[in-house]
Amino acid sequence: MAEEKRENRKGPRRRRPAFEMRISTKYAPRKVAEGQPLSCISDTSLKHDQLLELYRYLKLTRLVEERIVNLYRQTKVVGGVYRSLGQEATAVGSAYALRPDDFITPIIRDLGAVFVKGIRPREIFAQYMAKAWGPSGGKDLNVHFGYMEKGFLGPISHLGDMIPVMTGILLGARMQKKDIVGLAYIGDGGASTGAFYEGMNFAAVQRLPLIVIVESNHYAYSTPTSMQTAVRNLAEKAAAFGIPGYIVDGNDVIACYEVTSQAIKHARAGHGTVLIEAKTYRRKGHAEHDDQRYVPEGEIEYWEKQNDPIDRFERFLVDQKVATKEKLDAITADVMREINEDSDWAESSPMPEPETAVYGVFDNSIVPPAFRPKVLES
Ligand SMILES: Cc1ncc(C[n+]2csc(CCOP(=O)(O)OP(=O)(O)O)c2C)c(N)n1
Ligand SMILES: [Mg+2]
Repeated sequence: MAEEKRENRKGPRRRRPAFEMRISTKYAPRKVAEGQPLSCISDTSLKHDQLLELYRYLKLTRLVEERIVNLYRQTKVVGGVYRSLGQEATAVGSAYALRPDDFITPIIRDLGAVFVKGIRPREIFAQYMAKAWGPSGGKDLNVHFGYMEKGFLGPISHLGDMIPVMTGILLGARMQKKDIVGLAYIGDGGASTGAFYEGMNFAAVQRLPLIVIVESNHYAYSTPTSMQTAVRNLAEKAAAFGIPGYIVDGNDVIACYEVTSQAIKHARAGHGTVLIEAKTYRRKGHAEHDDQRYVPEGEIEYWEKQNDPIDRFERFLVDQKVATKEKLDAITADVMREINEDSDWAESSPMPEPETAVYGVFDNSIVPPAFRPKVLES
């Protein structure tokens, strides 16, 4: 009897493994010899055409953002402009490892992941200009839109909240017997919120196929990372949830692809949640209005000259004979053609009719809009 009781107390469920800090540094940033420029890791399963597709996404992200800044200076953009300058490889490389039916929750520096998910530049331009043909029809701005059918959820502004939201999506998917994984992006600042901890904990306990990429880019607004967390590497937070943590060089697009592929394999096989810290650097301010006066002198220039993700990847592609410089220039020219066409399209598209603002807010079949075009006409 006493024996039986002890058995019960032990519980019938699986045993938890003894605690061990599981942080993989296989894809972490590497030091190179003095004076030697950085490139990318060469141990990859990616084929040449896939590498060139990655290159196209990187250039598309950077050049679309540059065009948005031009439009902003011409006062054609409504609201804030957020750049991912210097961080493009993190979003592009990680999203590229997903299947089309997997889900992402991007935040303000993940335009590259949005493109990988199949969104076109014209939709981004129209959205930033609050045009009727933009994905939110002018109801919302910049990154605030989503496409459920493309597996892409628009962000809630409150930092951290997308972690429990994605956790819920994955729990729902499990109940529907779907084997999708979810990739949620969060900043170093966002990883200090309560929502982050609650969402991560629940996902870890439930062994949900959630992959969280913490974009460790040195700043949250003007606050350096060292002033809002006591951990040295954000991947160490994985220990709090009993899940594996990875550190990846966020400016190496191939490393970002490979580390995410590994995490996806782990998650899709039913082994649960993974935390990846991508070490990168935010070369622009929080948004276009931010003059970065709090950044120490020379820091931005250092990252621009020594550790630009696109320069590094170009070096890799040419050195490894994946493409010539001319081939890369031709890809860039094609990206520019698409950007010109799409920004013209978005600029010439109409602003929304005022009354559309009241549609799609509530379920119109239950709550009639406060006014209808009919009323305006009469
Ligand atoms: C809960 C919450 N607190 C504050 C804000 C205001 N806010 C928006 S973005 C941001 C900084 C985010 O920094 P980080 O998470 O490091 O992401 P990064 O901008 O560096 O990509 C802050 C404080 C918010 N949106 N939500
Ligand atoms: Mg940050």
